[in-house]
Amino acid sequence: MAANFEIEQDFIAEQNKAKRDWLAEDFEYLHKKLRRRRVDIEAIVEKVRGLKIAVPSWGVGTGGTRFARFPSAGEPRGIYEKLEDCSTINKLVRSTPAVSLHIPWDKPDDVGNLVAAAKGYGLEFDAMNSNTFQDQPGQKNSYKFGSLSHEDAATRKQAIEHNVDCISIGKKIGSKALTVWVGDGSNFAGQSNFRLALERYLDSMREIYASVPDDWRLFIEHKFFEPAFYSSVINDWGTSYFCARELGPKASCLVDLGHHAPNVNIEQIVSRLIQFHKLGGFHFNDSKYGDDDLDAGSVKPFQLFLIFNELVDAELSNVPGFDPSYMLDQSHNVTDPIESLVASAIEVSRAYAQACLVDRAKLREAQVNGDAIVALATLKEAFTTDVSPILAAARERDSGAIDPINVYRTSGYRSKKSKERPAQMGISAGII
Ligand code: RM4
Ligand code: MN
Ligand code: MN
Repeated sequence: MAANFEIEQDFIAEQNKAKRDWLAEDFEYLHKKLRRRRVDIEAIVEKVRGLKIAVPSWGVGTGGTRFARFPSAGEPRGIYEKLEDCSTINKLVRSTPAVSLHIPWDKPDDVGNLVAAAKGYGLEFDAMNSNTFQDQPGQKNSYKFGSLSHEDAATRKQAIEHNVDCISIGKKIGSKALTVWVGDGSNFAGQSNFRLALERYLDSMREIYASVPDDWRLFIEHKFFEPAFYSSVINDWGTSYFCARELGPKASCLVDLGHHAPNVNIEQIVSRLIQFHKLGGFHFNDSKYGDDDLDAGSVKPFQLFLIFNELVDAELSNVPGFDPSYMLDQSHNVTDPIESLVASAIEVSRAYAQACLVDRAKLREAQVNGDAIVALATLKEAFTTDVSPILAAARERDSGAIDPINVYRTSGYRSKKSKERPAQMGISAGII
């Protein structure tokens, strides 16, 4: 059988040639502009090259809503094809060298093969994600009424064991973190005793924590609603913070941008978690209403910038232990998932680059003087700077594409995959 189609390095280099002169012109112009602001463009390019964002294995399949899923031709049919797509994303942008697995969706039949495949693509494994929000075929106890916080001890035990399983798979593939998100909660007032449910959750998490290796991290991901529509057990960052503190130093909080009520000040939550030394990481996506899982930066790019403004501030202030992990967590319903993930990874890098441009001395002076106009103008000056040439240069220097989506489309990747990957019945590549 012929080897699967890949976008070759030479093809990317060839495509880059056509854009190189324009990029050089734009870069030179931005270089001069930033020099006037006493910003060294080369230093920003290097910072951008250092920012790595993991890709969720479940993001490369077409997603779905609770109404329907519209699968497209050529979508991955299993973990190996998902890795192939993740590798394609990384080849184009060079900022996404790690993949986050969801168990059991990505449970490998042979761990050795999986590691070898990833290695062949130059990919690593990011955080493991457990799944106790769905029942699996043959599962003894149902999660219909919760998992780690379930009233029934046997169901809790089963959910704990699943998480411990995720850790042991993770150890074999070189992962260094477990993300726990539970759908536990209630749909009706009175259905659940809030306090007892949280106590049970914490007891279960203590057992999981005991299995977390010392060089690992345990991320607690909060979400205010869905699938439970009256209350969630880990509903907000405060509850998440409390649990992380109760558990100990390996535990920290993970902020998924779609998991807050509309208009919540997420950048301030991020700042609080930094200050309390419990910011573990992010699931980047964007939303207009709830957990929409839209592409990062597609709805509220200013919010994404403001979050990175806090992160860069922490980086420059050398906050002890500050080392958040970055991941995309999106669902793509109407786009080619590879294009969405490429565009989203670029938007995350863009927000970072913009935040690196903030004149922090000027901002601080404005704060001291109570000058709100200058404070906002200082942020806006950075936010409105078109950093695209910096991002393109960073990609090109790492052998990525200057114009990734265009290179991807020109390569014909998806139509070639649609021949290599004839559709299977009953595949479930997204969240339905
Ligand atoms: C949840 C949450 C988790 C993700 C699942 C699939 O809403 O964002 O991170 O693993 O969806
Ligand atoms: Mn998430
Ligand atoms: Mn979510």
